[in-house]
Amino acid sequence: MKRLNWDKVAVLSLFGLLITEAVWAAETLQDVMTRRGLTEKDILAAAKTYVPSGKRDEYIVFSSGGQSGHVIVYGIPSMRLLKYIAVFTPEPWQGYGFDEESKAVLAQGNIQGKAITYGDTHHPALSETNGEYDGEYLFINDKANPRIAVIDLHDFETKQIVVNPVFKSSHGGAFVSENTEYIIESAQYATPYENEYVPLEQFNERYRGGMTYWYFDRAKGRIIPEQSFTVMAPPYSQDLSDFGKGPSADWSFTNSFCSERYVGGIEQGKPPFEAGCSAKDTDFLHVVNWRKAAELVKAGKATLINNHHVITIETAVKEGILYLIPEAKSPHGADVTPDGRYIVVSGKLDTHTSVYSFEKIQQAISAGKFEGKDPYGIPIIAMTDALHTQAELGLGPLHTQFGARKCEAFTSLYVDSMVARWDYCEGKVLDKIAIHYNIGHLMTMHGDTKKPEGKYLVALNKLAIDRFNPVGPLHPQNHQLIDISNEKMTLLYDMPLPLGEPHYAVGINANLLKPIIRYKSGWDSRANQASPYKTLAGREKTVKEPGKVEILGTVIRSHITPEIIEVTEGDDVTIHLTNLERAQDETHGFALYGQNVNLSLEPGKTSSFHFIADKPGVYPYYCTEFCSALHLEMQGYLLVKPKNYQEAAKQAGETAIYTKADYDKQVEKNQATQTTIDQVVAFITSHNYQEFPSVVALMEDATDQLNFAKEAQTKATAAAAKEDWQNAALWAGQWWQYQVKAADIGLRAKAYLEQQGANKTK
Ligand code: K7E
Ligand code: CUA
Repeated sequence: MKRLNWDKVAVLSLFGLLITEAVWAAETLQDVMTRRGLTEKDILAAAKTYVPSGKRDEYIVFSSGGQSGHVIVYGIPSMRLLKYIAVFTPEPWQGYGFDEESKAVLAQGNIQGKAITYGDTHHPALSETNGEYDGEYLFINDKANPRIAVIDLHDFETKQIVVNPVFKSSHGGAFVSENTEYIIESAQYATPYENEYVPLEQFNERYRGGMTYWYFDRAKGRIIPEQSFTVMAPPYSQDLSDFGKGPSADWSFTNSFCSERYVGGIEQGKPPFEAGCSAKDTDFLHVVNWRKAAELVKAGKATLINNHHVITIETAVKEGILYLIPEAKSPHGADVTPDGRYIVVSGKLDTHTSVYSFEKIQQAISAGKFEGKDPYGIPIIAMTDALHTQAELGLGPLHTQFGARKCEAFTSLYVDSMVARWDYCEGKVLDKIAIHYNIGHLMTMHGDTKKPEGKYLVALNKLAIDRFNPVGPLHPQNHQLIDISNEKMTLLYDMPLPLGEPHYAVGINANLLKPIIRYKSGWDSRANQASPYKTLAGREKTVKEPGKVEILGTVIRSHITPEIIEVTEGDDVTIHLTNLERAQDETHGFALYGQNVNLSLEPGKTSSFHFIADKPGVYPYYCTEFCSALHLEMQGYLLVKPKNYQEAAKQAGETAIYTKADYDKQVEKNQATQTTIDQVVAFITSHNYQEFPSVVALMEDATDQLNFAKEAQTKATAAAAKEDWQNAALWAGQWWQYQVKAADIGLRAKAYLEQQGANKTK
């Protein structure tokens, strides 16, 4: 074997590095464009979407996560993923479905006693005040198991799940009223309201659809099921819904398909659902006066079904709160214009998009002008009496969103794979852009509010096909970002979304979101209150009763208290942990061997877990977040002793390995470290650091660490006084650990001040 001359290798590689660097330095934008085959148009698109390192996005998107049961959060224009919020499905990173606090949230979503651990999420809705986003809450529906979840945007966590008491599937949710008094959730596939068997032969008589209005208590941040109600509807498959705005604010609109009430039966030689459900030329738009419906409920005019207020069709007709209007067949999408004057409905099987006039609907209602009644006695307003205009946009129109310009609308064309920009006042097409492929929903910034901001449009496409590197038969979804700020729409970016099939998304100006960075100390985030198991530093304890062990512990860089937990086989064990950190982004995790335990403890949070220690053995546990240089040492042991265990003779005591010399050496090192810390502190305090909140927070954190250092120093000194050099040296080492953490934080603060060009004050 030839011996390498290492000096020569080093010189050569250094030389090579120099050459490469020279090439890099010389490469111009033109060179890069040639090398990567980029056009000027590509560069422009890149410049419009690129967010430089350390900078932030202008808009935040909350996308449904489809069958994953999560919500996906990303930024615009960069399309960078920021978070998956666990909603209907357990998710270990957030500890969701692993700690007892979040298990309780998931359990609210049990259906007839059965745990449901996924959701088919379709439509996220942001809370509104006066028809505009306020950045406080997010709601999302589950189509498969009719449920609505409440996500608090103060911490981006799911706080509540409510199960629809009368539906067995739902689609037309979540959409909110102008001031988020109610969240609508309409049914999809008609079923009996009661939880019992009813043969399909009784479909017309016993199966029902409807619209549920969930009452939201803003002060509590929770839906109040007792104050919610359902307006019963015929067994037409109710589909998407929207609340009115401004003049139409008291009303809601829900379209439907399969008003044929076809029940299939290919097994009996009948035509399939898809044929029977699209036989007629029209279906029905349901128009509901929800404000009056809520008053009827208060006046005691609702019927209780499954302990839930239901306004029957009969009552709804008698009280004049429910009307139908024909709509082009198999519609999808019902979207109220920002001014609240029109409702835009598209028929998937019709090229027309219809614009209904709220004013004309009201005129027909007050004049009692109806073209007839449906089989359930609901008055039908003639389409011609309600239409403002119709526009021929293209094939397979689905959903509509609005732009910042007057009468500007964008409609997705599923079959054509295009987006049409059009004028809903004039019914005139303005521009079209090709989408890849088969667009479902689309979304513009604040595009479903009273004040759309326009700027960007995201096409939520059903198919990706060949747009990305292949990853097997299951493809990611494709969210395409489109610039709508100019006259011609231009495609900017393709983002693969690898988690379920997102249906709808909402985009909010990032300035409106003000999430917290830490919890109040000892916080149960799911219940949004101080945890009864909140534990302070030094107050950790273990409560033992026969057959039962309860531990109140803490975590902080870099240890878990307790470090050793001893229980007996068969014990019922509960462990509550509080993260004592106050520093931003100092989350600790907790994973325990073989017990399916995985916690996420963000600063301030208290989480619990419970299990039966049914198998004797040794169970290591540790922190799962790389939280500091001594993260790996953030560990402990759970020891489960067999019942009737005979203590073996103790092993000989630990042998001391450290001497006075070790102790002295450590102390010397600590003094030197302290000098560095003092210099950093002097730098910070001689500048206007108080004007930088993140530096103030870092200083608080550093002070905490220095206080811990002082405690360890006291212990070291006490041991030294007793000439217990073993413990003196170990405590001196611990003292140094805290100093290192403080120094690390201090240096971060100093670097930040330098970058920000802080001013010298002293
Ligand atoms: Cu996929 Cu709104 Cu459920 Cu249309 S929905 S595409
Ligand atoms: Cu805490 Cu790693």
